[in-house]
Amino acid sequence: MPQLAILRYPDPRLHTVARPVTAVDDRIRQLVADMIETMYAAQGVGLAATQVDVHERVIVMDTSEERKAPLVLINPEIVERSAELALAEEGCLSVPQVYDRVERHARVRVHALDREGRPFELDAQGLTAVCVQHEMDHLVGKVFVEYLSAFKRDRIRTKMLKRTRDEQRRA
Ligand code: GNR
Ligand code: NI
Repeated sequence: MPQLAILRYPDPRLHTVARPVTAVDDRIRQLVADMIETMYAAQGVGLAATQVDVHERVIVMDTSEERKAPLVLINPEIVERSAELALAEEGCLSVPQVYDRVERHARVRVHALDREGRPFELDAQGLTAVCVQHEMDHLVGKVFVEYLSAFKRDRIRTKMLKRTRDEQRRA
């Protein structure tokens, strides 16, 4: 199973809006398997298809300690959100080494399909709630740095462009 390349901010493809999956078939199951492998290899707690340049509504996550309980969410929709908000530090595999605090709903209930195409609901709180909201943002083309001030975002953009340029020079 191949690992997939992760797009890096400010790649404009990260702002693509994903379309719903119309059939959970072997092609989608292969994508899910490759995304899980890529997420574990990158030591992430989640990965959205958008980040691997596939613009369909597919998310994989694993917020467990042991990291062998992958969660697959296809066509996820938030069906309930808490009025209570929570501020938590976030990072993103598409914005490596950048961490900052983002306010999100403390709890969400998400309806989705699993990799067999069966519907289920996820009641998320804590890191799982943060992660599923972060991943669902990716599916509508939103990266967490867009919640930060324009000043911080510009600084991050410049830093990321410089780092990519330095890496290319070294390669
Ligand atoms: O690995 C990740 N860690 C993380 C930490 C706090 C809040 C959100 C995340 S998601 C991130 C992986 C990623 O970029 N998913 O899109
Ligand atoms: Ni991310």
